[in-house]
Amino acid sequence: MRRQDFPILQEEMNGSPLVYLDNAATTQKPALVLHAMDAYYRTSNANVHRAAHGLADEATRAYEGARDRLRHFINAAHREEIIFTSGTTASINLLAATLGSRLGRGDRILITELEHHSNIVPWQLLAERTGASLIAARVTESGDVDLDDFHKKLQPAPAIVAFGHVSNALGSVHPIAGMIRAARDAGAITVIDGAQALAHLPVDVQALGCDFYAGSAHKMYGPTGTGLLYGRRELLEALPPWQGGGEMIEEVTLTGSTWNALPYKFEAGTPNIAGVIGFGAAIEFLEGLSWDDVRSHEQRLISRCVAELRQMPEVRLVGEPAERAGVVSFLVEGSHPHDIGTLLDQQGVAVRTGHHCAMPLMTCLGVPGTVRASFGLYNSDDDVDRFVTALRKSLTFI
Ligand code: 7TS
Repeated sequence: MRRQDFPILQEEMNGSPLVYLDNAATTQKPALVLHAMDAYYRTSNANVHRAAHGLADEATRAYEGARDRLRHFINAAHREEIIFTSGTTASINLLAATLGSRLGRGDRILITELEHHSNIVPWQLLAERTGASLIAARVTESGDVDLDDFHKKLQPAPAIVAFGHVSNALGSVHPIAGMIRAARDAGAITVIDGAQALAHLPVDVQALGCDFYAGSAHKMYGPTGTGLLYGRRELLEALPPWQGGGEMIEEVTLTGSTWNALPYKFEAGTPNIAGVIGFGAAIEFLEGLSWDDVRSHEQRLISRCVAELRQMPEVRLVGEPAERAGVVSFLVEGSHPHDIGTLLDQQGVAVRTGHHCAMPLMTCLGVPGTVRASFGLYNSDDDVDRFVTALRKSLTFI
């Protein structure tokens, strides 16, 4: 699907045409995104919001246009609810830094054992700062959230409940609508890490009813260094600012300052203008596709891949979740994931190996790490077949 839109996929790797199966780490970028960023620097480079000249108007229109696209893409109720950040990590750190005023000793923050480090460590830092405690709902053997344990840990009510939409290590799609409802009913603030979901599933933040939702452009066919934090307006308005500087203020005196309106209160300093414009172009690209096509294409690739891996006696799938998006993780008995990754790379197949920034999950599953093949919308049956052939060949070397 649309492989020709991605210039890098015409490249070779170690003498073979590139089979790129590391999309959960970052996706490749379509020409549309590259052109939008190039055009900004070539023809409308100026700082946003500030100056009274034509170029600044153009840059501001393009930057704010991306916010409108993103609002529509995730169906936020208001454009002020879309904060541009440098990515999911920054979005969650923003929340962990600003939600502290609502937390005290004895409060609880609930996450799950399946989280990426960026949805663990900021909460650990917040817990240390406030005297709150961090607890985690257990993972099942299949790699899903243990919903019984999750519900049990909602009593007594945590102040904050934060969990991923899709696991980056196993691809498990969590039943987040019900989890959000239960957490909100318990009185918690809900934070969703959508880094691995936004390029794979339609996301409607109003239908989900979450308070916050975080994502990264570079996992959505957009550039690195930009991302989003969606937040419900009443909550964002009630939070203190995160970083101080230009743009986020209304008035500054030497004795104190007042804050700009949303979303600017949370966008201190010159933002990543080209990145946000590229992010907008990536959304335009995604909106040009049908979610049904994206989903069915990806599910076909994953089923083909899983069926082939099951044929190999040396291979053990890690995680067989009820619903899967984007990712297949596995181990080869008797060999280290890194060695498999290297052998695949030598044959032009790019995968990721290791703990995938989910060390607690690896510990819970009792594995040192995995080999992870992760799919994007330009991958084809042929990519799966070439990956499987390369893996079979690798097995003959070990
Ligand atoms: N949350 C999840 C679920 C992720 O998969 C990642 C990145 C992040 C947060 C952090 O995103 P960032 O854009 O701020 O870095 N995950 C991966 C991965 O699986 N391989 O490399 C990065």
